[in-house]
Amino acid sequence: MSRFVRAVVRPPAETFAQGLTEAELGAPDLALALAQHAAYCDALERAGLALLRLPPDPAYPDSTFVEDTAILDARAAILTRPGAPSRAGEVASIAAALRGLGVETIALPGPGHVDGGDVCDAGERCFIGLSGRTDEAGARALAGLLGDLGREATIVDVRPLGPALLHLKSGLSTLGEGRLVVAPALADHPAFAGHERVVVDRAEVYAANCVRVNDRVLVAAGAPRLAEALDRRGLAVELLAMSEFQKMDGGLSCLSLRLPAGALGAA
Ligand code: CIR
Repeated sequence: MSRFVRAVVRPPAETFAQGLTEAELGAPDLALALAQHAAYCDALERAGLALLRLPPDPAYPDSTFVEDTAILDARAAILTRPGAPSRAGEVASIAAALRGLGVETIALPGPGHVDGGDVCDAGERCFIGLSGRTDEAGARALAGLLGDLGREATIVDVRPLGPALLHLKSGLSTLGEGRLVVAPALADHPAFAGHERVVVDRAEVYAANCVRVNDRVLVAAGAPRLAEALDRRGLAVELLAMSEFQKMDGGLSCLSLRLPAGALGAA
C-alpha cells in the first residue's frame, strides 16, 4: 500500500448547511463540524501526514469534501469534473494547491463527469463507480488516463443499488494488501471476487467509508463491529466522530486528498 506523506484539507465554511444532501438527518451544526474536522486533521497528522490546510470557501458549500475534486496517483493528480453543477468550481483552487506542492496535474478529458468519491484505489487495481455523479463518459475517460499511468481500472455500476450509495466509496474502502471493506449491497459484486472482503454490518453501513492511512485505519465512530473486525486483522483503528458530515452525505474519505510519496515533485 502507498505510503501517504501529505494531505490537502479544507474546513467547512459558514455556508456548509447549504450544501447538497439527501440524508434527512437535519441541519449540521457548524461549530461541531469544525471541531470534528479539527479532530480529523489531528488524526491525519498522527498518522504521519503533513497537512496543507486551505481556507474555508463559502462560495462552495460542499468544498470541505475535497476528495471529489482530484484523484491522486503516485505520478500525477487527475483533476475531476464533478457531477453536481454546484461543485464544478471547486476544482480550480485544488488544482492550484496541488501544483503548489509540486504535483503534476492532468485534466480529465471532456465531456464526462467524475467525482473522486467514486474512485477507490485498491493498489493493483482502481475501481471506478458509475453513480449519480460519475457518468459513463467520465468513467471511461478516467480509466483511459489511469491506463496511460500504467494502472488497471474496473468500472462498477452502483446506480442499481439506489440512492443509499451516493458514491462507490460510500460502500467501499481499501485496507491495502488487496483487502476491502464493503457495504452489504456490494459484498457479492463480481468485481471484488478476488479480494478479501470485510462486510460491514447493516447497522454500521456509514462506516464502510473508512480510510487506511499508513499504519492505521480511520473509522467513523459508531461502528464497533467493524472496528473489532479490523482489530482482529491486526489493523490499528482510530474512531472519529463524523455526525455533522454524515448529515451532508459526506464520509471520512471525502475530507482529505491524501498524497502518496511519489506524487510530490521538487516544490
Ligand atoms: C455532495 O453531495 O456532493 C456533498 N454534500 C457530499 C460529498 C461527499 N463526498 C464523498 O463522499 N466523496
